[in-house]
Amino acid sequence: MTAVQKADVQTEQNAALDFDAIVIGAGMSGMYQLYRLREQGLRVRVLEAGTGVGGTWYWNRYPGARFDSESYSYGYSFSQELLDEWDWDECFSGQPEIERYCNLVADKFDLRQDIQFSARVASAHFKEDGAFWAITLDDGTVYRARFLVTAIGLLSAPTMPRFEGINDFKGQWCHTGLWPKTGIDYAGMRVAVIGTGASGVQAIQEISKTAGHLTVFQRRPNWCTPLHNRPIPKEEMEEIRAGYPELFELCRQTAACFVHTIDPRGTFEVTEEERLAFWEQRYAGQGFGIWQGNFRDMLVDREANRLMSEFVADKIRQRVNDPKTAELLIPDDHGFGTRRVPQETHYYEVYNRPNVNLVSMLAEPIERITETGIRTSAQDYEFDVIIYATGFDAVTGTFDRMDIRGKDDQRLKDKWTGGPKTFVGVMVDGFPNMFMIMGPHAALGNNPRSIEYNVEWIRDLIGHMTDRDLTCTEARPESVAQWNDFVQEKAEGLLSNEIDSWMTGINMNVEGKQTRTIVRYSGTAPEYRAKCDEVAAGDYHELRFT
Ligand code: N01
Repeated sequence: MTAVQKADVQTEQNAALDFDAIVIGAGMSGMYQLYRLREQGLRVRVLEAGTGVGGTWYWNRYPGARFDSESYSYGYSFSQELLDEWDWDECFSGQPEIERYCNLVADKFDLRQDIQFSARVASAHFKEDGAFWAITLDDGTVYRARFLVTAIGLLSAPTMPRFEGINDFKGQWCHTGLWPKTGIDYAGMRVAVIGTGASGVQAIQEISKTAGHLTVFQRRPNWCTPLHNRPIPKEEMEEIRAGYPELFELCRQTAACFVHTIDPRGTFEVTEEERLAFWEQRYAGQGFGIWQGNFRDMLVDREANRLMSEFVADKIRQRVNDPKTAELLIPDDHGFGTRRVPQETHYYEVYNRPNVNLVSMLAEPIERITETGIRTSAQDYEFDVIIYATGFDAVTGTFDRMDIRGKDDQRLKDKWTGGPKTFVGVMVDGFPNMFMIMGPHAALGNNPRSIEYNVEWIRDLIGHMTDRDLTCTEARPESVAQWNDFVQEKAEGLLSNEIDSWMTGINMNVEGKQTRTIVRYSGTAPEYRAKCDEVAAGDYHELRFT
């Protein structure tokens, strides 16, 4: 067959498919991937389980949900028009504003016409005969597409604790990650919040303001530090806008794409006085500066980490009136920054309020949920509302909840038993033409920055294939093995990898997720991009094409 004949056959085959590409998820990743693939002339359909765009910012509408990254560093950078048009109201905007932003993007780029809402993907099977993906929705609808792009986020599979009696409770209850659009009326009521991770901390701060009584059920405390949010005046927004090129360039250079830069000094290279002054300044500073802009050894040197933890522990003691409560709020099983640091606004002062009390589940475990509330080992509590801020089956959980099968009918979930293995976090051997945005072992951090990079890398790879009439690509097993070695090497020595958290693949509420695995790429984002750029510049030799 001549090249022209081959191209004709391929065009015919593609026309027989429903779409060139199916993208799962209409959050920030899915929307941008749609925009970029459509630009290349591909027929794209985005399948979204919700009824609106925004992903994380659509589902997590619990009271107090807001950015922990500076708003202006989080928006898309690809469209000057969008940057010109949109003003952020706050340094760390709340969910309603973020959802408005996502809606504006969908409208401005006319994305909705290619998004199917209320479309939950049940399975995606690769058909070797014909080299396409058959994607089946919950309602039985089947679509066939050449490419499958997962844009499903890292934290999109909410998990409930395995308490007995959850459904017996007669009051209102919900998970923070599935907060109803109609809201929950808790003003003046007896409310329980279970869980004190980043979601719980944000929700507790807000709910405590109007709840009749709030009882917080905390298992392991976290190290929380001040967000220092504030409104952005119009003139300041204009300055931020003028500085966008430099701001996005800064995000490109930092380890995790935040605006904060790690201090090049080691903790013990300065005097104690200088160290404390630096930490005071960081504690008074904005956002993740204290975590992402600390001394360079803070997350690898045990003694440096211990001193930093002591510094934050003292802050907690200063802020909480009751010494016993203060001690309960201070972690003793992990050092500062080794789990994701929840950002707070008067969180510790919440425990000085007369309408709030803290129950340590380490001392007083929950035995079951009852019709009227919660039974612990010590007593029965009565509630009108129970809120589960109990986290997510992170990173691989949303993949696991779909039946994804590659070549030889192999299930992705089985392939990833013992921990995920990928090529640059985007591809998996045996799963041709499947691309993951923010997949396991891709660079994380200030996510939209990494999302834009991943999306464009996928677009370029598909473009490379289209230009050469290539139908199918797959990561070579040896490329996956090499990437995995690199990821493991980068994880060495990091204190966070010695701690149980979603970042080390632990979720006690999910079967099979009780052993620590490296689910995160722990190198820097610039290193990650350099590796991916090298792959593209080398004509993708790490991949196999047919
Ligand atoms: O979830 P988590 P999250 N019995 O897993 C407790 C991102 N995020 O939704 O630590 C009792 O951190 C659990 O206790 P323990 C951010 O990346 C971003 O809060 O396991 N307790 C813990 O306290 C974050 O890291 C933003 O002992 C149980 C809590 O529930 C990630 O999402 C805002 C329990 C879960 O904490 C996840 O945060 C919010 C049980 N059976 C979140 N099971 C922003 O950027 C769980 N817990 C704005």
